[in-house]
Amino acid sequence: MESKWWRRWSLLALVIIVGAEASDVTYDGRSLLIDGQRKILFSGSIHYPRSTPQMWPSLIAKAKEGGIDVIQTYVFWNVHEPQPGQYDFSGRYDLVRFVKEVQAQGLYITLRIGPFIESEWTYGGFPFWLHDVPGIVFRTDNEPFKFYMQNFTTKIVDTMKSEGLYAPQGGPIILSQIENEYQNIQKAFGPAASRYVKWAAQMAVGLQTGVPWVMCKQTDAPDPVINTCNGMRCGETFTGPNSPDKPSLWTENWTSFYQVYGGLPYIRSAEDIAFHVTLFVARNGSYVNYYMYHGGTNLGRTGSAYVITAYYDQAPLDEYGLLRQPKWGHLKDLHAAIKSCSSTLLQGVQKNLSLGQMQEGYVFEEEKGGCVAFLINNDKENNVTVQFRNRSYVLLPKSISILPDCEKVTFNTANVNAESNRRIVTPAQNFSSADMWEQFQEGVPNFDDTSFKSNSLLEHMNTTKDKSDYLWYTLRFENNLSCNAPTLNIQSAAHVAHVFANDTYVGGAHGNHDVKSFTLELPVTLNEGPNNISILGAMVGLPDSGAFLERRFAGLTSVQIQCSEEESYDLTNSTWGYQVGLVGEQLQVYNEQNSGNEVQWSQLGDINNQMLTWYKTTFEAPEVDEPIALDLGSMGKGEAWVNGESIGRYWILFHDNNGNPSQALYHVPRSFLKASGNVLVVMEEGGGNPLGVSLNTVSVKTTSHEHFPKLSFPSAT
Ligand SMILES: *[C@@H]1O[C@H](CO)[C@@H](O)[C@H](O)[C@H]1NC(C)=O
Ligand SMILES: *[C@@H]1O[C@H](CO)[C@@H](O)[C@H](O)[C@H]1NC(C)=O
Ligand SMILES: *[C@@H]1O[C@H](CO)[C@@H](O)[C@H](O)[C@H]1NC(C)=O
Ligand SMILES: *[C@@H]1O[C@H](CO)[C@@H](O)[C@H](O)[C@H]1NC(C)=O
Ligand SMILES: *[C@@H]1O[C@H](CO)[C@@H](O)[C@H](O)[C@H]1NC(C)=O
Ligand SMILES: *[C@@H]1O[C@H](CO)[C@@H](O)[C@H](O)[C@H]1NC(C)=O
Ligand SMILES: *[C@@H]1O[C@H](CO)[C@@H](O)[C@H](O)[C@H]1NC(C)=O
Ligand SMILES: *[C@@H]1O[C@H](CO)[C@@H](O)[C@H](O)[C@H]1NC(C)=O
Ligand SMILES: *[C@@H]1O[C@H](CO)[C@@H](O)[C@H](O)[C@H]1NC(C)=O
Ligand SMILES: *[C@@H]1O[C@H](CO)[C@@H](O)[C@H](O)[C@H]1NC(C)=O
Ligand SMILES: CC(=O)N[C@H]1CO[C@H](CO)[C@@H](O)[C@@H]1O
Ligand SMILES: CC(=O)N[C@H]1CO[C@H](CO)[C@@H](O)[C@@H]1O
Repeated sequence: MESKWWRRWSLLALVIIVGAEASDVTYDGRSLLIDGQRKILFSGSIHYPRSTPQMWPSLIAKAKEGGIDVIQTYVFWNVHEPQPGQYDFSGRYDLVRFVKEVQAQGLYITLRIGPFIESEWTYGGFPFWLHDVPGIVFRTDNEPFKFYMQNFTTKIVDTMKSEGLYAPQGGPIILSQIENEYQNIQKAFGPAASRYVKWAAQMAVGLQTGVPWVMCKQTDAPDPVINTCNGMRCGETFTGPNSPDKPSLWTENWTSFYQVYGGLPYIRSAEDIAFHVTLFVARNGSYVNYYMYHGGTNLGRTGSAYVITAYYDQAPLDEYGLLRQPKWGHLKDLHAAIKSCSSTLLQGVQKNLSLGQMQEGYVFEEEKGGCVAFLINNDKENNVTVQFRNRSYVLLPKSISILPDCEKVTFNTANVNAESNRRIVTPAQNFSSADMWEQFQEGVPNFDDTSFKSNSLLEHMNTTKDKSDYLWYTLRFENNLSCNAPTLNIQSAAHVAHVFANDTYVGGAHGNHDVKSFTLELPVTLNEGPNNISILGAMVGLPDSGAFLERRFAGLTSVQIQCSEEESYDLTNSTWGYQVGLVGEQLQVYNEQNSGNEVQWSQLGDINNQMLTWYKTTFEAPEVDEPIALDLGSMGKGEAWVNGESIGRYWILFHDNNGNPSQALYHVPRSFLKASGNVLVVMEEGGGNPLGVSLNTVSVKTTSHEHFPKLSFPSAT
């Protein structure tokens, strides 16, 4: 008693001195050790730039209430270092504020620095300027790459250290990650790859953060870096730590899957997630991270190629930060069941046993008497009765029962007791009257209007430097063909093309997430003599994965015009004139300050046949304190801004297999709004009708338990 009393006072003294409790973080073969204590940790990914600082406290609080111990986030290099040596940690990019918010609520942080992160984030998190570093090859034993990777990693670690944010300094960071799923691409780099892995591990460890480093999906992670699992079923797929002294950690357990334009949402049930998390813990796992716990929004142009703007909306906290039930509640119940017996799990000896053909059990037993059992039914069809320690237990199909005392079942992964809910979208305002809107017509630039020329089709990204999604390819074509209606034949490596002949729209095409390249064959009416051909190429996010990201090719690769096989002209190597981006982007017409002067907004025109038009309206903030979403279901494709802040790209015309847009509702974070006089600007590529846009509030409604009858735990004796 006395020694405890004394310890408490000295600890209090320490807290007063350093402001927070310093913790020592190490690991053994069972788990991470915090101040020498083994821990089972539940972690949830929340990416700070995918929401707003105003949302962070409530997201973190809901994670904590759901039984989450650790918030995991990547660090997003491209937003932090937009130019070499120039840093931005403001607003949504305020990493220190995010980490401190987590700390204030008493949770830990896992910081996945990467700095390659993939994450369906444009260019996998690399700033585009990295592409233009002479001699660079990304993610291998390449000096220029290693220089910038070390430079940024050091910057982040130094920033965290100077704010005292690592656990040994009294901060919340208990774990860091270097690289990201490198094994997926390792083969492409030959022997240089393993030199790079060793270098990355050494470089990271040399930064002396005082907390362990992990490499996910890297079976050969060099000591002392811990290899960890990513996937949906790590309990089944993980080959385990590569040393008996390392714990079994799961850095990405996908709660759903990211969605692409043209794709359907991936619905992963609460029961399935709970089964695989429980199996992982039963098989010695001691750290599970939900990827994502809150997905959020790919605001601006931050999403990667073809990925929709809503990110992991199916996570336990939905895009708006609302509880997705019963997923959130069922996982909360699971966390409580496991925490109730974590001491035995961490100190006990594990044994496995067979309970039937498709049934097995894991038992953790302590010498001093504690006992925990996991009874597993792998049969997907049938309830099965098993015998365990002279009692019989009914196990639901494909489920695991947790017995914290080896006797009483307190949780079964397939028995959902949490309440269910449904999302309600309530219209707050529509914009159905033409006099609510103004428009600004984006012109079609012709060859003579461009100043930048080249005798070839240029690669899209290298030409725009990612300053815009858009690149105009323009050509002057002297028509001496013998036929009246020749065919224009276009090949593109990615992602979208719109064709104009003499200022008239003639057609367009696009690829998709899996097959990015596409061809376009269009009959065109041309004048005899000179014609203007202008093609608008567009990208929907940069690629984020695979080897040699720096060598990817996007944009037009071939343009031909033909009357017949014999009579055709290849225009690929003609003289092309280029314009990067749109005029409205250069004028920043979405910014209120700028739109007054140079931009002449006019009355709404004939909306049925308008291509490339900016639309503007104003609205009042809904009074109820609920999340806000714009229904852009009547639009075509483009990007939208509220008070100068981009709420992301939208793409309605790209339908899924059921004939619906992959995403019609677009989140407007509350902090983007003023009480009144909010300005909405929409850049529409074509085919959209602004009169159908509406502003909505989003909430959830608890649905009755009737559809989900509460089962009493089947555990007959
Ligand atoms: C990182 O690079 C910048 C220039 O890009 C330089 O100013 C800075 O000193 C470098 N930092 C380190 C730690 O090498
Ligand atoms: C769990 O760890 C114990 C050693 O503590 C080992 O005997 C057992 O094989 C491990 N189980 C699994 C499924 O890896
Ligand atoms: C225990 O687990 C090991 C490793 O997975 C397996 O080979 C063995 O058959 C299991 N034992 C029983 C009794 O199920
Ligand atoms: C399994 O048992 C539960 C609870 O008794 C029951 O509701 C359910 O219908 C059974 N399922 C099957 C596949 O027999
Ligand atoms: C199960 O019952 C048998 C006799 O019925 C007894 O010998 C045995 O000790 C019991 N086992 C447990 C684990 O209680
Ligand atoms: C739009 O709002 C007006 C006024 O609030 C209302 O009269 C009208 O019915 C609404 N139209 C649609 C299509 O919802
Ligand atoms: C990128 O563009 C520059 C000119 O701006 C050119 O020198 C370079 O070769 C291009 N690189 C690639 C990979 O196309
Ligand atoms: C048509 O014009 C191209 C140059 O634009 C020229 O190479 C070609 O010989 C001309 N063909 C005819 C039939 O005049
Ligand atoms: C082509 O574009 C130029 C520049 O805009 C214009 O002066 C010319 O009249 C156009 N030619 C045709 C055939 O439309
Ligand atoms: C265009 O020029 C490139 C580079 O000079 C050449 O490789 C290619 O064959 C040419 N394509 C056509 C269709 O002439
Ligand atoms: C490792 C793993 O479990 N991968 C799976 C992740 O989820 C995708 C999509 O459902 C599966 O195709 C993978 O097999
Ligand atoms: C100015 C001019 O001649 N414009 C013509 C360009 O070509 C389109 C057809 O592609 C004609 O409709 C225009 O009249």
